[in-house]
Amino acid sequence: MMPPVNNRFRSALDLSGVWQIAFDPEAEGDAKGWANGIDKGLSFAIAVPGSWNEQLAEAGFMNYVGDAWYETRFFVPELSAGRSHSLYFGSADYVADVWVNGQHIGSSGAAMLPFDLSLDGIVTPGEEAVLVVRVNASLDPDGPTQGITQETYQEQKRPRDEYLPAVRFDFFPFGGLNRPIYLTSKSASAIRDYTAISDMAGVTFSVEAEGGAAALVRLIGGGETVEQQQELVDGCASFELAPAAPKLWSPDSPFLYRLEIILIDAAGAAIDQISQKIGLREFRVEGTSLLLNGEPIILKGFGKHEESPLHGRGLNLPQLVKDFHLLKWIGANSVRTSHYPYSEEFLDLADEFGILVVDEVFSINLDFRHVNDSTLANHKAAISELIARDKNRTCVVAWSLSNEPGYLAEPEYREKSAPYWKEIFAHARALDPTRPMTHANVGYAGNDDPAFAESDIVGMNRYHGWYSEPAQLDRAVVRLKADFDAVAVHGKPIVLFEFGADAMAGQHASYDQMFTEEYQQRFIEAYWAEIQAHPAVAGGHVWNFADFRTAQHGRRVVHNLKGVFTRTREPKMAAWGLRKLWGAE
Ligand code: GCB
Repeated sequence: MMPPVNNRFRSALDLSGVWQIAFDPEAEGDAKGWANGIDKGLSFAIAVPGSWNEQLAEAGFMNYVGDAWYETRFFVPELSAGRSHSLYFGSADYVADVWVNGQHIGSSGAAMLPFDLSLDGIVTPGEEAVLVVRVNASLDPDGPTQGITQETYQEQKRPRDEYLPAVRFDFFPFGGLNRPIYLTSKSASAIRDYTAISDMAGVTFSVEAEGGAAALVRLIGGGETVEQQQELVDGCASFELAPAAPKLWSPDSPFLYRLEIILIDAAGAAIDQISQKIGLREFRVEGTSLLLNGEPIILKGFGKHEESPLHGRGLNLPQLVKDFHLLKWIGANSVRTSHYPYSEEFLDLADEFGILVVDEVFSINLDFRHVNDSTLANHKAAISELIARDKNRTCVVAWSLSNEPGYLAEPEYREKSAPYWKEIFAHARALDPTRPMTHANVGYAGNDDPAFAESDIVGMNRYHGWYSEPAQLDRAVVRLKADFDAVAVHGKPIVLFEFGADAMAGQHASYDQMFTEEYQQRFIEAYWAEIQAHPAVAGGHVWNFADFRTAQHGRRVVHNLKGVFTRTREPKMAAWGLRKLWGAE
């Protein structure tokens, strides 16, 4: 799916602003006719994008995950008469239904990904339209991240596992319209999709269009313009664009070309255009190494989250920009989008700043006691939608297809997961044969996790010295090295996608004590020494870049404090330590 574009041929009107929201805990909104307009007697003002939780905490909705109905009005410009209109949602957390002028125009697809709904025949240029969106923040129990309810904990006799809100993961389930929404317009004859695969020599490019006779493609940059025009055959054409003196993209020099795709009609006139920035780079696995542009690279970076005070998971552009400066300041070269696809704005900045992205599908802690055919189908659909959105991104160098499946050490994981992973990885590879695939293994799933056989990169998360061997780094590193040795048998590069310790900013001790800034720093340094020493380990991502909010339960102080920056981005001691370790000082 292509992001919204503003140019000569297309317009994208940002509908961000203050909308109205009404909560519907009994799911009666449908029967009450809220699709035509919500009950203003019950509604609150709400900023979009932005999660409802912290905005409306005082009104009682901090932990709300049920139906919530949003309403706004938008104007369809008269100028756009005769054009094709749609509403583009960056995402809706986690499921949504959309009505315009009382008519149901469609639903969201995979959670945390965009969806685009046609308005043709629904809106009239020159007139205002009423937009109503019903969002629900609970997850499908058969999704790639399985939902859970408050009742399930009791039924399964796991009261100690009870979280508020009910989730099966370690971050807060912020609900709402968390990314921008656009009213888009384009001509009926338009570019439908394109695939741009870059390497060190240039770009291999293919385009699909609705209407038009030919496509003109230009790669502009480094003092050169490479241009090709071709007739469309069945709406498609393919190109090879190779500059004479290619300038490469890398973390040290994130040079971006401009790629222009112009659709041309039979009379030779331009009728549509899309442009994107693209870098020339090659990322691949060779033996136990990762190579960027032919040179071995060690991944240094973080698992992150998209979240901030007040905004919740709502897009917070100043913080996002700051985060990229902090990534550079600390000497990081990569990020995993733990544990869901991040916004397109995040990817724009990663391209720009030269940050390599391991792009993760929203699949967390899959419990194989409850995995069924629908889980597999939904997991595949989420991968398809993720790759469709991000396939043209220079920064995306690998796909992560799941985080910590088999997390409960359930015996079913060993019995059922091998064929499951075979299908999942084959599905992803068929959609993108160019990027390596990985997942993030949890210790409980074992060092012989069936997913390793399918992966190109052996990804793992380890917390020796935290959840086990508390405050005993000497024992922790022995176990870590044993894990590395055990998974090295695959002969593939190993990346430690998570390791870290909680530190309460301002807590100190002169000996190893959990939750202090000193222990967090010493923990990270001890792990980094093992990462550097092991010949098969090709990188490490500290968990986490910054502190983040979790659901409420007795093992968290409402925040996970494993950030090397606080939630408001002040560095802890470990951040200064990493800056030295990673050579940025
Ligand atoms: C993990 C999870 C991550 C948690 C982290 C922790 O293994 O992947 O979501 O937040 O551990 O801090 O426990």
